[in-house]
Amino acid sequence: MEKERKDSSARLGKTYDYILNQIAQHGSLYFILIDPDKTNSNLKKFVRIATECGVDGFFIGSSLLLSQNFERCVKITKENTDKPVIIFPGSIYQISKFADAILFLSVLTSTNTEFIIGQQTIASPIIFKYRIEPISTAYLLIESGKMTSATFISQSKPIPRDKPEIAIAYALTAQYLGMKLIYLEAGSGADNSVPNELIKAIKSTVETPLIVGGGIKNPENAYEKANSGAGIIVTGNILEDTPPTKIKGLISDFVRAIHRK
Ligand code: 1GP
Repeated sequence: MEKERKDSSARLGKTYDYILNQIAQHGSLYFILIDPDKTNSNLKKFVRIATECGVDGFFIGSSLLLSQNFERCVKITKENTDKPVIIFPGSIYQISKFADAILFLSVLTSTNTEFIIGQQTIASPIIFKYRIEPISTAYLLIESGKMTSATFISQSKPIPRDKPEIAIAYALTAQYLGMKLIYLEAGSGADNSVPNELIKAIKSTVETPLIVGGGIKNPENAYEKANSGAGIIVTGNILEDTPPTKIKGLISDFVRAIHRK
């Protein structure tokens, strides 16, 4: 038991180190978000193709989980890639021992303490027991047009798009609290992605690596985010909406656009 605990604690920190090393190597990384509610029997093939095309990792999660597919989805993804499989949890019901790590999110833009510290406190003992690597992450919702599920469910007051000073203040807070990543979220399927100017403004002030996601529709958009200072670019919807015959080409284009070095 003691040995097992030591072995597994040796793994802790591995995924975050991988992220930092890969950012240093490539400039920016490409992660694909897998929504467990939207996967089907093709998941295994999809994960293999994405891995072959050079994706840097997978996030798995959803603001609102409707199916019972979560655990199965994490397991299949893990079994078919050598890239990190990281939970991007919408709630405490999204924790699985098959994952390498979990974004230990605090929704700093939420108006409800439940999403800032409440659910985290309930999740911590489970994460400890499973020995999944928790990666402390500030989750910041950015205003992006119509209200997104992430904003609604997390009861957030999103940061105005044209107020970089507010975004910087939140990002600095995350850094001073010692958080390891900052997720700038426009929301899945957002009309407008996180503005490039806002990413640049935060990047010029804050050292913590930035994840940027929501509403990124093509490799050109992704390139702009990477060039503005995003360490990790995330896409979800666009691949779900792409016909199977075009998936390989699109993922490869995203990887090429995002890997700047
Ligand atoms: C949401 O960043 C993700 O957190 C993905 O958003 O589905 O709009 O690509 P999209």
